[in-house]
Amino acid sequence: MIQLYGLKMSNYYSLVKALLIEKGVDFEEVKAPPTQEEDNLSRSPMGKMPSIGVDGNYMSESLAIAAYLDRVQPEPALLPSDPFAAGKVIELVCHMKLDVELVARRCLPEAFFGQTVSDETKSSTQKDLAKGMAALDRIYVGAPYAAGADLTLADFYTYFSFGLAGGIAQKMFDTDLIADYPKIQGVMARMAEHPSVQRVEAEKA
Ligand SMILES: N[C@@H](CCC(=O)N[C@@H](CS)C(=O)NCC(=O)O)C(=O)O
Repeated sequence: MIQLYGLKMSNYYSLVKALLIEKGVDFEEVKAPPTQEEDNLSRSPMGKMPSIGVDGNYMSESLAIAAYLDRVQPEPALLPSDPFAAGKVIELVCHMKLDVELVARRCLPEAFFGQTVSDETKSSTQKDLAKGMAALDRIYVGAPYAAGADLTLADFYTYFSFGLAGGIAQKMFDTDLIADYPKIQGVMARMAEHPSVQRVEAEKA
């Protein structure tokens, strides 16, 4: 049995939970807020969520956990068997994480936690988000899934990364981040109907 540590409010926790459900792996949820306390740092060296426990060993970082799950339970596959196609899925994930979500997160303290970020941060966030979205659009297939014909890890990242990044952009800049990106809109709609994602959303309540 795998332990999933974190809080249901976290998009990365939700992503990993959806992958565990998708894979049909037995897991239990352990409520663990992100702290710099030793017990949390021993599971997740930056003190973030989520992390997993496997027989007393721990792993952090959603992408690492996804890679582990894909090997421990190969079906349904999160990555295509073709090596180049698999690399292209990870490429999509990297751009979503690094050039969209992480950029939007600069404004997270103001968007959702009642703090203030500087005008300079707001302006650089808006500019860098536009650049990240244009970059992602160049490689995003979205017909019908993020990487093409089949459901992959990139579709789960789409749903959970854009859930957060879109919410921040709406709140901070009063803009719909994916308004001009129909391929991403299509995947968001498709994933919202996907059973593992629906279970994660239902269990958040
Ligand atoms: N790169 C990490 C990101 C994890 C992350 O940013 N988690 C957030 C919650 S969604 C967190 O723990 N934030 C609290 C903190 O940074 O202290 C992953 O992919 O798992």
